[in-house]
Amino acid sequence: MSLTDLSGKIPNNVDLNSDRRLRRALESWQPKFIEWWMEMGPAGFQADDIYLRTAVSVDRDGWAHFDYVKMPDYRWGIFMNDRIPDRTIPMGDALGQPVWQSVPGEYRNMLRRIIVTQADTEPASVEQQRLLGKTAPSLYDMRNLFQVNVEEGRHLWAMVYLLQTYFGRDGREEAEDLLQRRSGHADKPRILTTFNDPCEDWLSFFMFTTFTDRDGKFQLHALAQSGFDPLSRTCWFMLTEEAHHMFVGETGVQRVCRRTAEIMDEVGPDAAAVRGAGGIDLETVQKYLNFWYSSSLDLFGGERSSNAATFFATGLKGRFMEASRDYDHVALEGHYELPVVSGGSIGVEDVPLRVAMNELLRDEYVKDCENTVVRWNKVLEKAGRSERLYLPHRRFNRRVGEYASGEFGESRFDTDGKLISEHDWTLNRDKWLLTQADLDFVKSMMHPVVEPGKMAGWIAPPMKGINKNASEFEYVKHPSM
Ligand code: BYC
Ligand code: FE
Ligand code: FE
Repeated sequence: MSLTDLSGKIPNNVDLNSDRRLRRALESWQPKFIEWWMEMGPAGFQADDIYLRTAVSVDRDGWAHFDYVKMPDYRWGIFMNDRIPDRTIPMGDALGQPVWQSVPGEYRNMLRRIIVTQADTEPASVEQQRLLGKTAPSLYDMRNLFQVNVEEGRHLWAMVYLLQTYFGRDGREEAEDLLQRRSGHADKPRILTTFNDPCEDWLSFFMFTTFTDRDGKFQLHALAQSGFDPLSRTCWFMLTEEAHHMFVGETGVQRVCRRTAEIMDEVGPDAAAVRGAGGIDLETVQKYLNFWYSSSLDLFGGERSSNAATFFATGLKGRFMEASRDYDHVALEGHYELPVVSGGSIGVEDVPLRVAMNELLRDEYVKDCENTVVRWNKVLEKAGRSERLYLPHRRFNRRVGEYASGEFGESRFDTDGKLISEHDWTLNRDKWLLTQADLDFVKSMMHPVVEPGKMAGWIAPPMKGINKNASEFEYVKHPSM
């Protein structure tokens, strides 16, 4: 492939043309990415025309270019938000000093690890979602799935660009490894917990994009505060795409609630009756919520983290809205009152603020999730129903940190966050979390609907189409459909 060709294939605003070494590195990585995409990306539909949005520049008009594209021809671009002149490090020991345009030697390993961990989630999510196209409840939903998938692919490109540009040979090796690990694989799993959890039906997909992509929002916000300016600018741009992923999830669950409310009006609230009438009962929706929310909470890491303290102190990772909020940006004084288990009950421990950075970010995340559930409940309320969904307590069903339970820790908590015995957990587990029978039931509902404008019976149609198109628009053109 010629050099010009590559720069044509990779839309970018990072002046790829001027750096021969970098262009070569990306040139040799690109075919491996495509190979991974064909093997681990969406199964089927790769030869179809999908109505997709492609980012072709970072300004307001350029990042929302809609057209039919075959997924392997998607133009995975490399974009950063524009440089903010005279930007300074917004937190930590180097507060107020000029941001770095290259990697400070003493932070090289930490920074590489942060970028690799973030990068790893992007292809992982594509792998988790790879079979969902085959059971899409409508062409509209199928198109949204593929939009999310190609953008997660672009996020991988964004991180690989940073690795290859700033981390030399190590960066190139990490870029290769990102295509070798596999979600859920016994020997070479993805790095973080949630990204190895199976996501095999559409309710899981909607919960994943609501709760797990929302972790992305907060992690990317924290990294957008980084003193390493290229990382900051990259994350700001990724956030523009993240909003759509959360939209897909939130409106997906909303539409399930709307449809289930209609069915309950006809047959009553009994779960078996709702299922019998072709809907997904709210108890099951709640269990999906419980699982994906608690899993996503783990992505913020331990409540007490010396790593997080170091990231903050060195100016590599900040709090949510660090630079624009009226925080004490040094955070050497003050404590976080952390509920901890001691001697069979929950007490409070004062944790130095810097050590509690993961928990502070998780606090912001929890608030955002609460708002989402409020919006879901508005749908039920407007439909005249009295049933409500709720967010389980953050201590419920955790695998990481202070409240890790079962095989991962010491204690068990109920959905209100109360400490409970193993016995009580066992008694209630199937009330709170999915059973194999629940999963089998939902799986049995997942029949593809491929006629334009038509919708599976368990979900209501969307309020509006994509890019002002009608809902009957042919979002995916599949010759045999
Ligand atoms: N899974 O001191 P701690 C997205 C490890 S979503 C596995 O608390 P620290 C997206 C930890 O690595 C955004 N391991 O950790 C969404 C450490 O290991 P070592 C994804 C975990 O350093 C949808 C040890 O436990 N990005 O973009 O504070 C679709 C001690 O823990 C986990 C991020 O989440 C876990 N959940 O780091 C597509 C950003 N939690 O050092 C994309 C990356 C902890 O003892 N996040 N460990 O070997 C981080 O790097 C966070 O800081 C950590 C916590 C979650 C890793
Ligand atoms: Fe992403
Ligand atoms: Fe995302």
